[in-house]
Amino acid sequence: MERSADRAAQKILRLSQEMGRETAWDRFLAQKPQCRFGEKGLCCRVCAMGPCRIVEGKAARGVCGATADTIAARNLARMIAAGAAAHSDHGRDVAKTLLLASQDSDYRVKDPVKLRRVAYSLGVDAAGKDDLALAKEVAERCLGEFGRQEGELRLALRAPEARVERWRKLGIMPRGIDREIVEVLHRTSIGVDADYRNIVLQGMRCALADGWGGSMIATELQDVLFGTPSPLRARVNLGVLNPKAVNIVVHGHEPTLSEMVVLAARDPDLLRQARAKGAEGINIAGICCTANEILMRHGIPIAGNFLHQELAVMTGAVDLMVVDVQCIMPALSDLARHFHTILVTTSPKAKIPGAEHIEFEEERALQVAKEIVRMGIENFSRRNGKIYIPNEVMDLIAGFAAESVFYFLGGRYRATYRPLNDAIIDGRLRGIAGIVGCNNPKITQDFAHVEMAKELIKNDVLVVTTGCAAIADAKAGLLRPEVAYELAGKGLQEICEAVGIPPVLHLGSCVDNSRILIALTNMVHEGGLGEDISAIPAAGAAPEWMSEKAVAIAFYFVASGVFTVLGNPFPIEGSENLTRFLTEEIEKLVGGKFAFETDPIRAAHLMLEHIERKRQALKLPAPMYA
Ligand code: SF4
Ligand code: MSK
Repeated sequence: MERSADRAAQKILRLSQEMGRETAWDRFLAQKPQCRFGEKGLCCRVCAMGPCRIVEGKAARGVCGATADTIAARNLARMIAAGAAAHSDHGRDVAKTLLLASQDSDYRVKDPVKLRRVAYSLGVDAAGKDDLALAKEVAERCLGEFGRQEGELRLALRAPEARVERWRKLGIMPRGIDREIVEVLHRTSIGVDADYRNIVLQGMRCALADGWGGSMIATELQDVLFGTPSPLRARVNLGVLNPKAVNIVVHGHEPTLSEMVVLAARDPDLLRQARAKGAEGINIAGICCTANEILMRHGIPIAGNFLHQELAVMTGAVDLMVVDVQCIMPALSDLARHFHTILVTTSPKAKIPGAEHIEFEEERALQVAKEIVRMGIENFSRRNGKIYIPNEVMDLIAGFAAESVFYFLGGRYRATYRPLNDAIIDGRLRGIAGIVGCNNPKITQDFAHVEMAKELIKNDVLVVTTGCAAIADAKAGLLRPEVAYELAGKGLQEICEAVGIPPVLHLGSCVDNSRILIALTNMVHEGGLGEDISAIPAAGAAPEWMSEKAVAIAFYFVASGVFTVLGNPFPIEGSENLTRFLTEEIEKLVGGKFAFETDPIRAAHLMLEHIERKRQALKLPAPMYA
């Protein structure tokens, strides 16, 4: 119970101990005590005069003279750059896939309306162009945004005018996506930028290039290619694995692969082959964000979030796990060897020793996906050990997007954010909160996500969620409309009842945090809540974050004006100046700031206090049901 709040995880963890199989939790214990220099951000190894450590009373500077402030800021900025690179490289691949879709390939433009909307934002003239011609131009324009050398990132101009002006004044309006990442790496190499504030500003510029660039391109073009999500029902947790079917688990991030696996699993020939092997059918289930992608668009069940990846294999029921990029534990290949599970890597960017590698080439996407599914079918008959699937499974509603989610609040025939803004203005809702991010064995799995969400909805705050946080809330049943009657405050309850939505709304994968940026911008444009994102009674949190991508996300939210609470602190504790800058001073510059709080209830109250301050600044009445 200390390791996970999820009963399915608790059961498999008990089993893992009986079997003598280790998990991330065991490896975390083996790592303890973790390096204090690393934790505090006081270790530098950017040049060969080092590695250097700042030791109080002994060494206040590295060999080159870099201080604790410089070293901690450089390390942090590099985390932002790596996170932004991961999201943005994903975005680049989606843009290349859209280019492919404009030619003859297995991909199609599924949402031509969205294609036209994105074209407009990019300044592409859509008049008189058919979908394929326009898709080509949009894809090329997006690819151009990665290598843009001068000027401003087109999609960042979607932000409210006041926000863009602020970025311009601060000199952090993002230029090309790749350029900002490269500049962080340049500035943080030996003997370049030594001013922690200046380093953080470039870090924010790079993060903005992710949120309003790479990630936004990924989300928008995925919607164009695979369809903009709309609400649907689905199921979640390890209980979605089917002992009688071929179980194929997709894990990673890019729907270019998982969409094709879903398609392949519906192929009549392959279904026949599966039945010939004695299976009931082919069951696709997801882990991490690629799971969120196919959940949002097809209602494909989710087996679990980040810390569930090893647990899924340990059920003995996974015939094949296919992975692409990001958040895939290298430990999986060794673990899979002890079961009958085949682990298949597919990206040239992410190979794992011991795994089968089948390169996923977008040019023959469906063919490769079929090959992988066929491998899973073959492996079904090689099941040799005991199967134990915990019976935990939960219903949920997912599939909300910036276009659809708040429009529901306007009723079926009023496509507007007005009712959402009005609900906040009249105090029925206090505000909105985003809960995003990962699992981390340092924190009881899902506990912080779920408790924070419960505390916020109890206080009439509408919660939007993405990534592994969304899966955590789903497993706990918070993504069901009926939960509003049990757990939400009266104001939020009234809204959920009127519209039929859950009090916690699933907005998608990690790159889909860009949907939250768009939703906040739409709220500003709707009027009545100030001229900038920073004026809105809203807050964000990543209570169980672990990935560098979460650092980039947190920074683009703060740089966009959102107060953001993190469960684990950034590794910067060794620099008082940097900590003060990020948790206090930065607010004057960008309107957002950070707080670090491990206790999810206390963290939720920090968010509530912030929301209240924003309500007062807007001179809104006291909450209706205080
Ligand atoms: Fe040490 Fe400076 Fe080199 Fe870092 S850059 S390893 S502090 S000498
Ligand atoms: S998968 S980045 S563990 S949210 Fe996007 Fe989950 Fe975090 Fe990976």
